[in-house]
Amino acid sequence: MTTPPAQHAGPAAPHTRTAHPALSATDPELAALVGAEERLQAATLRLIPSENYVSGAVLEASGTVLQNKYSEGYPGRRYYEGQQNIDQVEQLAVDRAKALFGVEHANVQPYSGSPANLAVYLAFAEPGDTVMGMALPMGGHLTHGWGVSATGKWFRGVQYGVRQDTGLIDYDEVRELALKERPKVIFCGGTALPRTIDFAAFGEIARESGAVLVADVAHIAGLIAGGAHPSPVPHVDVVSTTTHKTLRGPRGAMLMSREQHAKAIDKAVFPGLQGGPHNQTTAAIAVALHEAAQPAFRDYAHAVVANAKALADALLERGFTLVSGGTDNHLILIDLTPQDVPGKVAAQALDRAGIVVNYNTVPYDTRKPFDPSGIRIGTPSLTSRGLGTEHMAAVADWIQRGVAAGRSGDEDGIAAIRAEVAELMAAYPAPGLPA
Ligand code: DSN
Repeated sequence: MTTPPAQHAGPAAPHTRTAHPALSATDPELAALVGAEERLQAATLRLIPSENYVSGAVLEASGTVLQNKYSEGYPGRRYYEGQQNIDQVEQLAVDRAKALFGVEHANVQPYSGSPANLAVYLAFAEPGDTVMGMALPMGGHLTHGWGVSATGKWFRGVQYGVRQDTGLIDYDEVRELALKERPKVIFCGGTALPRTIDFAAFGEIARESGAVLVADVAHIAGLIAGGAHPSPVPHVDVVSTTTHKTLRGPRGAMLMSREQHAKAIDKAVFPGLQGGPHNQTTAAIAVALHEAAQPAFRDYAHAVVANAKALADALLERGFTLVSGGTDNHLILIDLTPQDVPGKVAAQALDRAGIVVNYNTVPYDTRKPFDPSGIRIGTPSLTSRGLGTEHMAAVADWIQRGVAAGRSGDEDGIAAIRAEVAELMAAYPAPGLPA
């Protein structure tokens, strides 16, 4: 294995875009970086399952003068005057979230997923209480009680995983743990789960053990909104989600719940954890929720899943080992142990080939998190560009060739893939990017 060259920083062409005239005039250095990022996002095949391309409308909303306004509090109950428009913006986002997800209450103010989850702890637990979630290396999230996170330091985190033989959650094991540990809060959901979450089973477990059940659907919120994944709403107390993954909104988050928990959640977000909401983000969330309520979004959500299934099948045909043997959603976790390539080496080689993934632990990984055995990929971004199941064999081929080239240090092979990827991507312009 040879040492990979330094990661590329995007095409070196000079910045020629004029769509940010004020920025270009004031700060050409920063404008050039934005331009380079635009070209990078246009030319590459982005497979990170938690990323996407927002629409031009979402981008515009997040860059408005709403940025200039303080509005601590909630619509109709603010600590600052001048809320004539801001109240309506936030109420629109709240109403759209409630309608789209069929919930009684929505708070659209959390700055992102981790603050949203922290607010859940603040609402329902005291420091030192037992909380339960999926272990990070099994596919959970840092904020589900993992030791290095504040949620694992300030609370007593007990963790469940997936079975080593199937890669699936063992619901009997989760029940046993919950009944033994009696956590105040149980989180279901995660960041590297390729399979459907049985929210009904978690609901029963939470009821039996007397816990507040939180579904962290950050990864699959867009699939739920589009009818391509079952909804947790009838089974859980709280739904936590970011807004920028499959949901295709700005970087932000929402907490949704039954009315009985509304006060506790609102108090925890503000004044418990946060100050003024980011109104420009709230506006962009409202736009994304409006887009997600359109029939075309259902098509997109189902296409994300169809593409992931087709890509998983194509990878299996090429001899790859997939955690749990495949996928039900937008995400695929490849265990590269049989290929004898560390996940990081593969991810960096693919990046040089114009295919952007992240290295990731696989369940029961014997390698360290910063140098794990797997890579995590997904289909939201490529679906947003219009790629379909007919393209997934080519994507799997590129991954196979890229991983092999990373292993052998074949930089010519990597350059060849990069050119092929750029050619296909040029035919499928990304939403929100300059033509
Ligand atoms: N960073 C997110 C992800 O990539 O899944 C989770 O917070």
